[in-house]
Amino acid sequence: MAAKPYIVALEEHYHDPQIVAVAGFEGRVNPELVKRLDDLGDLRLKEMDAAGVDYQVLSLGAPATQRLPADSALQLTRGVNDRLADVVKAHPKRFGALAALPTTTDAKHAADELERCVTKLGFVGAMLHGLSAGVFFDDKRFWPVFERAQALDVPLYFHPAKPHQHVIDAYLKDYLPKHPALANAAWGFTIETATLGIRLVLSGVLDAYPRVKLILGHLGEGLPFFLWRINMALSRDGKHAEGFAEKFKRNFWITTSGFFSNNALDFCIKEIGLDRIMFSIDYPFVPNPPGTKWALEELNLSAADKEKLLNGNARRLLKLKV
Ligand code: GRE
Ligand code: ZN
Repeated sequence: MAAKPYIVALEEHYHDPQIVAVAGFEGRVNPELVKRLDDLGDLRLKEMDAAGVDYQVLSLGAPATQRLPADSALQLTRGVNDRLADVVKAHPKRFGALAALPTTTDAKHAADELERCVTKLGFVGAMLHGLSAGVFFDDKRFWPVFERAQALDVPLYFHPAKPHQHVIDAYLKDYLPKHPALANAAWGFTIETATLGIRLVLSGVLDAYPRVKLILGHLGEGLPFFLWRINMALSRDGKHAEGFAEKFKRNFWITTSGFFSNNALDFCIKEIGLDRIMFSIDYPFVPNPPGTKWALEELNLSAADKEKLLNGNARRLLKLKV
């Protein structure tokens, strides 16, 4: 029998104790989940081994450092990244890291912290969550972060967080008592993060930094499915027909976090190409076993394509040393 493919997963979360104490996180809803979010050692490694996850690229959970007070954001975020660097140093063959960035203060601080994390701590990119103090990341104030990410040649991963309260109130609130996940993984996350993806393409930031590498989880938050229609509708008035779909395909990569559907994956492969898609799980919000069972037993791909999805594409994009 062929050897098990090496499995990299890159949307795998944890919670930092100091941020838990001063600001809190979303999703600390039950003791079993909290135990896993707080663990960066034996329990996590045991569950990786049991399911066949070889390497996790670690990131904070939502909303990470995107809602911290401006006056303490930089100092708190540096602490987060220093502690995460120690975890990676203790298990370099099992863990990599995406930086947290202090986005509620001057964006120069965020760009500098990204550079420090990449050049001094060995991190492979950064993850940003939802709105930063109510503002979408396409806003010009954040462009120094894109500029630095391009210069460092590391990706920025845009992850959801609890949507803007006005959106929740207008679109979802009446269903939340019975279906709380509608505000997060079931739909609210998708609405807001797909909107960010569209805004990033339209903002001009990809024209200013054409080699910037951006990642969306959850199979691109549905955007691959909508590219044709968005592109067509934006071009209909004869203005701004400068290729929405092309820009998306040039600058974005996507992951399978929490979305283990062969039909949806097949469509994404057809639309944006397998080279742009990377396996991820979304541990511990999604447990490892259904992810690796899909990866190892159910994927409808050749052995070579499986290797790309499960490790090769991530190794190349993130320049992993494993
Ligand atoms: C997730 O990453 O999937 C997630 C969070 C926070 C709450 C719920 C959730 O980061 O599914
Ligand atoms: Zn996630």
